Amino acid sequence: MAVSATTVRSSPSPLRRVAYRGCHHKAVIAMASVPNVAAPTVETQPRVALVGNPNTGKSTLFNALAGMNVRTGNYPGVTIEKKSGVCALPSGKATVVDLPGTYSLAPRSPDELVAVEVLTADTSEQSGVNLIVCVVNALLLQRNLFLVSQLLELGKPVVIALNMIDVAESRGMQIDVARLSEQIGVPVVATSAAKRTGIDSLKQAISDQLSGDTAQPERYHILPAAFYDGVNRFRDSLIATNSSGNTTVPDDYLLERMVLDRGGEPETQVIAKFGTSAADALLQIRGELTQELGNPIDIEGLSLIHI
Ligand SMILES: Nc1nc2c(ncn2[C@@H]2O[C@H](COP(=O)(O)OP(=O)(O)O)[C@@H](O)[C@H]2O)c(=O)[nH]1
Ligand SMILES: [Mg+2]
Repeated sequence: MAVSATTVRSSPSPLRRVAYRGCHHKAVIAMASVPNVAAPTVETQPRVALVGNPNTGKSTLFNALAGMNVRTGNYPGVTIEKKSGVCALPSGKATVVDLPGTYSLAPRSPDELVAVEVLTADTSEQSGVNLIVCVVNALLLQRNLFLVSQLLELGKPVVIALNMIDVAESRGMQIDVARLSEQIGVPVVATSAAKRTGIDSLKQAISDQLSGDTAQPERYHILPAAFYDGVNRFRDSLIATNSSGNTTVPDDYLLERMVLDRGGEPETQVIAKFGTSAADALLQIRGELTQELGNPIDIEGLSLIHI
């Protein structure tokens, strides 16, 4: 069955329905049952990622949260800058990572792929994060919410920093932050990274979320089962190609993106790493999914009406 984008957009509050499957409630329930643990060491302190569309104020917010002890370097194998710092939260210290800007979790460039790799890495991996702060430009709220909706599907705790609130207010915009938070199902904090307002409230919201269950959550499988079967076949074919074990098979989320996004950065990189047999396998699996589900381009559209 093919569902047009218009159908999805016109259905009432799709974001809200996605949001309430988020970890918000899980975190609240877990808070009552998880005992306090000893103060974390540097290695085990929680990791928080700052993500958002380009120019939303991520780097400015990063400096406001973790201006001291900043470490810069590059992500392995690429020249993309990696910046992390330590932030003192009411609940203790956390490592904050400033990610390259991205418009969606369907990466179209090496920069975006780095952001998606960090966001989707398991918390047991060195780069995996426990919580995501999505920095949203209050002036472009609607446009920025697409990324928010994708982040919620990852199942990790999300806090929204509604940034540039100073500019929004000076233009007479009124945003009902409490209602927005209620509708999306995650904490929303109005901030001005440039004027350093709302920073303490943001730290408090991050702390509150981290005090809940920060164990690696389950990701939501919101697409039809046949899609995940196809992804499993693709993984098997990569493992078979890689009999020498020299190349790491990508994480599940990126394998899904490879099947979904024709010509996306994950596809480009998997073909570069595994050779043309990966391209052949993708072609075949997309063909099979087209038979079973309709055009694969529409599979994501299906996700919102399957909830
Ligand atoms: N007025 C105002 N300007 C901001 C705010 N946050 C960031 N900026 C400015 O917006 C521009 C982009 O910020 P930057 O942190 O580089 O965004 P990034 O691309 O998301 O890292 C810079 O000129 C910042 O000074 C804010 O809350 N209010
Ligand atoms: Mg930046």
